[in-house]
Amino acid sequence: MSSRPQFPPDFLWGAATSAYQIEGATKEDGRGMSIWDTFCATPGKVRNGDSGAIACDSYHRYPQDIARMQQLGLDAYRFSIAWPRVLPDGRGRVNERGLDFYDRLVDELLAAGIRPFATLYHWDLPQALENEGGWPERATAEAFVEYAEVVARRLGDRVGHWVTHNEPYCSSWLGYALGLHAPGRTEPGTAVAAAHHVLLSHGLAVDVLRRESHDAQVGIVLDSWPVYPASGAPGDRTAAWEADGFRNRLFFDPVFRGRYPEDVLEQLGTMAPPIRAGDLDTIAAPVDFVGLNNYSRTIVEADEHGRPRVVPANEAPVTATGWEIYPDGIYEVLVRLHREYGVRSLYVTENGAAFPDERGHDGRIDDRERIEYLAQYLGAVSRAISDGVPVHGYFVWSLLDNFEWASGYSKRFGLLYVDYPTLERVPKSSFYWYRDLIGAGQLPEPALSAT
Ligand code: GCO
Repeated sequence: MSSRPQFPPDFLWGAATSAYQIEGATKEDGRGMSIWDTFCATPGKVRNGDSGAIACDSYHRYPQDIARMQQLGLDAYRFSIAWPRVLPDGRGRVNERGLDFYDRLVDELLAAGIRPFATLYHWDLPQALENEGGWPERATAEAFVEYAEVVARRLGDRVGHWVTHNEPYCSSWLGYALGLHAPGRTEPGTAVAAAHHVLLSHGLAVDVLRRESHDAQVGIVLDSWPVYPASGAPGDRTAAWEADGFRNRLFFDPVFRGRYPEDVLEQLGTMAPPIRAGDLDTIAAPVDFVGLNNYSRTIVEADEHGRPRVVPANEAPVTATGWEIYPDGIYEVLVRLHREYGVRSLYVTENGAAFPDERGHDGRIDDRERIEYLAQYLGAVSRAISDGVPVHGYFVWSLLDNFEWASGYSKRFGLLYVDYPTLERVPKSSFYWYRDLIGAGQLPEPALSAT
């Protein structure tokens, strides 16, 4: 029996991307503006003034990307659909050329033997809807239902796994409270309303997707980083629990229990979510699977007022984004979702690492640190499976280097290096390592994969 971490024979191996981060062609074939187009055009918001205008040009180069997926031996590919490509005004007029693109993408994936995992919303809200208030407005949840219907009617016969939302925490909190993501607003009260309407739109869309895509599985992708107290002191432990409330339980509890956590509601006071009768039952619509995005953990201490303050991971090994490499964190969250929240089908829908990848004189990119990171995290996922957690697949973030939101193109997460001036894709050592892992169904010996 090999000592190397094993995975079930039917385990799905995948890679993940998102529309705005890879497609480019933001003004092509009738696509409308998104809040990220606007955010990138606002000076000072994105590093180096980068934008997704070209990105990896996957709108045109997706056939070569699919060929690389086949070379990896992927079972599945997680991508997102750009709402403004399908409904340029957010609702109403359908842009058939936008739908045609995803039609072609899905057909080419299926022809390559790769299952499409389609995410409806990966942060690129049509600007027209933001102009009417964005996610803090309930009408945006209603527009999302219209969007889900249009997409599922066209693709529902071929897409077997739908994700309603990617990371409601980021869509709402980073975009409307911290202003770090589009639309760049810093209004905590509206961020709570945004979170509620994102979750509401999830619940509403579940029924639509089930109706229009009969045999498909429907889920949601939640990003969760476990929160640890900096010490065993009561103040730090209380601060960690409070931080966990906003980061994790504010989303876990409504989706899996049909209620918001009482302690968070108390903290919110008058900024409580704008709940209407029936909303929480809608949000808690049973899902077929849950996607977990995890990269690291958060450590907090109590500040002078007893409130949570993030403690940097000083001595610990970190990736290029400054995130601590802490594989036990993904194990903790997988176990929590299953044992505490009763989740019966899980996929790791994002896990990966940015490192300062450089091409050597021989043209190769020897990203051993990324291989080590992936091996450690996959070991933790394998341990969770051995401990009874129903993890059915793993999607590495990401297939290729891409637009890393406010960090622009400064952070590389891909198994494929993208030479941005030419958009040439170059396999890194981790590409071959992941290929061998998929082929063997277990972690390769570290030194084995190089080409
Ligand atoms: C996220 C997003 C991805 C990111 C990736 C690296 O989880 O933040 O889903 O779009 O690019 O996680 O930060």
